Amino acid sequence: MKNKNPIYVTRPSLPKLDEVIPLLEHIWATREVTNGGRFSDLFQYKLSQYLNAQNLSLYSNGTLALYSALEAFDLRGEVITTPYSFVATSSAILAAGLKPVYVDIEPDGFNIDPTKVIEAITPKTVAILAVHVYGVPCDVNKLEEIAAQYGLKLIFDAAHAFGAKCDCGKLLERGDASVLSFHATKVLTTFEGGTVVTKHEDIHRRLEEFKNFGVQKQYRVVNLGLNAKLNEFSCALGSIQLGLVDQYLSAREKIAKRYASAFKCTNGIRLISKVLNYGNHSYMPVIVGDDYPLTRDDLYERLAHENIYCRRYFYPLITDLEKYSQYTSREYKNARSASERVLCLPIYPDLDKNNQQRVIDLINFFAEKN
Ligand code: T4K
Repeated sequence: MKNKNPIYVTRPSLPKLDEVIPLLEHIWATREVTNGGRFSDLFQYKLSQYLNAQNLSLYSNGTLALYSALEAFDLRGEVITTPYSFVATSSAILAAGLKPVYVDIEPDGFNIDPTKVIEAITPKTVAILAVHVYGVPCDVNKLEEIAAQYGLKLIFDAAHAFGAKCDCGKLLERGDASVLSFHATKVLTTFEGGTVVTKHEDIHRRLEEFKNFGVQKQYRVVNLGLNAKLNEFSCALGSIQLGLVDQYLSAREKIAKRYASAFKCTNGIRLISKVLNYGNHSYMPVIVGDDYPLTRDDLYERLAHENIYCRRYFYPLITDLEKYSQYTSREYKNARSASERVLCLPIYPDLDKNNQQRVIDLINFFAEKN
C-alpha cells in the first residue's frame, strides 16, 4: 500500500482561475488594492446577505478579528475559555490584556461545558470566550443564560463555523459577537481573512474604526486602533467564493458520510454524532480508542509514512503550552482525553473518492493487521 500522491488534512477550495481574472484586471486597472474599495463593499454586502447578518466587519484574519472583538467591549479582568482550541483563541485574550481562565469541555463533544463555566465565575470574570469547535455549535442557549445571569459578555470564536447548522436561530448573532476565519484551511477562504458579526451597532462601529487605526472621520482618533483591513484581492475572491460555498459544504457533508459508513464496524474508531449531525464538516475528527490496535499518535505516524497527513487538532492542549501553562488552575479531564485521542482526517471538497478510500482502507487495514 506504500504510495503515491500526498493527501493533506485539508486543501483550500478555490474558484476556477478564469472567474478570478476579470476581478484581478479590475484591481490592476483601478489600482485600488486596499483601504475599503469596491470589492470590500461587494464582499461585505454579499456576506451580510449570505449570513443574514446586519453588522459585520471584515478583517485581515481571524486572530486580529478575535482580539479586536475583545478590545471593542473594553474589558478588564478574567475571561472563561476552553483549553481545547487553536492557540489563537487564547492569544487574543492575552493580547487584549485579559486573563484566561480555562474550564473543561463537555463529555460527549468538544465544546466548553456550561456547567464548568458557572463553577469558574468569580467577581473578576468579565466574559466568556467559547469556541464552536470543528464547526459544531456550542450550547448557546445555556451560555447566553449564564452570561445574562452574571452580567458577562459572551463572545463566540466561530473560526470553524462558517455554514454551521443550529436549531437556535441565527448562530452568528447569538451572544454579543461571533468571529469567523477565512484562512486557507477554512470552509470559505480568502487566503487570509476574518469577520466579526455583532448585534450591537456601537460595537460594530468601534470594530470598523479599530481595524483602520482607530480613525473616525477626517483623521479624528479617539480610541486605540490597529491596521487589520482585508485587502481588495481577498475581498474579490471572497465575493466569488460565496457563490460556491454551498457546493463546498455539501461536498464536505458527502465525504463525512462516507467516513461514517466506512468506520461503522471498525473497532476502536469512533465518530461523534454531534459532529456528523450538527457540524459543517470543516473537520473530520475521529476518536482513536483503546480498542484500536494503534495509539492515536502511532496511527498519525503510520498514515504520514504512507503520505497521508492528518492533524492532531488540538494537541497539545493550550494549557500545556509553555506560554499558557501558568494559567492552569484545574483538571481538564475531557479536554485531555480528546487531545490525546482525536485525529482529524483529510476532508475537503476536492478530496476524490479514490483518495478518501486510501485513507479508509489504511485505517481499516491497521485495525485488522496489528
Ligand atoms: N480560532 C480558532 C478556533 C482557530 O482554529 C483559528 C485558526 C483561529 C481562531 C485563528 O484564525 P486565523 O487567524 O488563522 O484566521 C492551521 C491554521 O493556520 C489556522 O488558521 C487554524 N485555526 C488552525 C486550526 O490550523 P496548521 O499549522 O495546521 O496549518 P498548516 O499550514 O499546517 O495547514 C494544514 C494543511 O492545509 C497543510 O498540510 C496543507 C493545507 N494547506 C495549508 C495552507 C496554509 C494548503 O493546502 N494550502 C495552504 O496555503 O494551522
